[in-house]
Amino acid sequence: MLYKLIYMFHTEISWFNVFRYITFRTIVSTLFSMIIVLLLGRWMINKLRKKQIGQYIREDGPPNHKSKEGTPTMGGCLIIPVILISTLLWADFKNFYIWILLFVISSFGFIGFIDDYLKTIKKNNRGLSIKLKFGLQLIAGSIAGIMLYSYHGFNTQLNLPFFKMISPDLGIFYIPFIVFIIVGASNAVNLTDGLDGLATGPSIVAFSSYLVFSYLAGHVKIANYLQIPYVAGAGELSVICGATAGACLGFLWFNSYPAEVFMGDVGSLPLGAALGSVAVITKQEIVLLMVGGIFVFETLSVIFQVLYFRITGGQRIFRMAPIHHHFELKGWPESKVTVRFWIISIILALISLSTLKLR
Ligand code: 57M
Repeated sequence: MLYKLIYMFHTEISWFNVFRYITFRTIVSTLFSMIIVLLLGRWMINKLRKKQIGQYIREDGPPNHKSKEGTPTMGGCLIIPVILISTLLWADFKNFYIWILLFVISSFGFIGFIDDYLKTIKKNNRGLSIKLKFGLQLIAGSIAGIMLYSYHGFNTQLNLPFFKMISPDLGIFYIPFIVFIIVGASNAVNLTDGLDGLATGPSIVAFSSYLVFSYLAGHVKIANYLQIPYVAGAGELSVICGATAGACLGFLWFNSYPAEVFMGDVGSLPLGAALGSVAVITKQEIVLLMVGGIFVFETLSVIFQVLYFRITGGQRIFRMAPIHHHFELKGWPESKVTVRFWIISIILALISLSTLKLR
C-alpha cells in the first residue's frame, strides 16, 4: 500500500520509480521486517516476562531442557504481525496470491495463538486438543485450497523436478493436495521447533529459496527460458517471502542459543503454512520436500518412531523423536545439532535451486 503512495510521486522525484520493481520492494520488505523485529525484540521479551508468559518444560524431555523452564514464549506475536504489516506496506495488495498468504498466515497464527494462550496464560498444559487443532488447520487449509482452485486460470498440474515431460493434472483433487501441503508443512515446522534456532534457521533458508522461485515463476521470459511453469502474479510473493525471511532473521538474534525467547505455536504454525502455500502457488510443490528437507526429516523421524514402537510393541529406532532429541541424547551439544541442521538445510536449498537448470 505504502509503495503505491510513494510511487505516485515518481514524476516529481524520479528516484521513486524503483518502487515499481518487485526486486527493490523485496529488499525493502526484508530489511523492514528484520529491523522492526530487531528493534522491538527486547521490548517484546520484557513484556512476555512481565506477563509471565514462560515455557513449561515437559518432565520426559532431554535433561538439558529443564534449564529452559520459564523462557519467554509466543515470540510469534511479534514475528507474524511484522510479516503482515510489511506485506501490506510493500506488496501489491491487488494481487490475489498476496491475500491468500495473508489469510493463511493470520488463520494459522490464530490457531497457534489460541493453543499457546491456553497453555501458557491459562496454564492448561494440554492446550487445544489434537483433534480440534488439526480440525481447525484442515478448515483453514481447505478455505485456502478452494479459493486457489476457484481462481481463474489456476494450474492444477504437478510440476516434477528433473522430469519436465511428466506433469499429471490432479483436477479437483488438487484441493486436498493443497490442504495436505499446507497443513503438513505447518505441522512439520512446529515439530522442528524444539531446539534454539532450529526452526528459525531453516525457515530463513526455505523462504529465501522460495523468494527466488516466486520471482522466476512470475517472470514470463525467465520461466519460459528455465522451462518452469509461468504463474502470472506469483512474482509478488517474493515480497512476502522476503518479509518472512527478514522477520525470522531478526528473531534469530534472540532465538539463537541460548534462546531468550521461543516463537511458540503462534510462530511455527503460520510459518510452515505460509511455506506450503508459496510452494503450491509457485508450482514448486515437490521441490518443497528438498527445500524444507529438515522439516521433512524431522516429521519422518516421528512417523517411523511411532510406527516402529507400535509394530514391535515398545521398541524405538531413535532415542527420542523428533530426531533432534536423538542427537542431543547421544551427547551432541544443542548448538552443534542446530548448526549442523542449518548446514544441511543450506545444502538442500542449493541443490533445489540447481534443479531449475536441470529440468
Ligand atoms: C512442538 N515443542 C517443543 C516452544 C516452541 C507426536 C510428538 C512427536 C509431538 C511432539 C510435539 O509436541 N511437538 C510440537 C515441540 C517445545 O517448544 C515449544 O513449542 C513451540 C513450538 N510449537 O516455540 O514454545 C520445547 O522445545 C524446546 N525449544 C527450545 N528452543 C526453541 O527455540 O529448546 C523450543 C524452541 C520447549 C523447549 O524445550 O519446551 C517440545 O519439544 O515440546 N512431541 C515431542 O517432541 C516429544 N517427543 C516425544 O514424545 N517422542 C516420543 C514419540 C511420541 C515419537 C518418542 O520418541 O518416543 C518431546 N518433546 C519434549 N519432551 N519436550 C519429548 C519429551
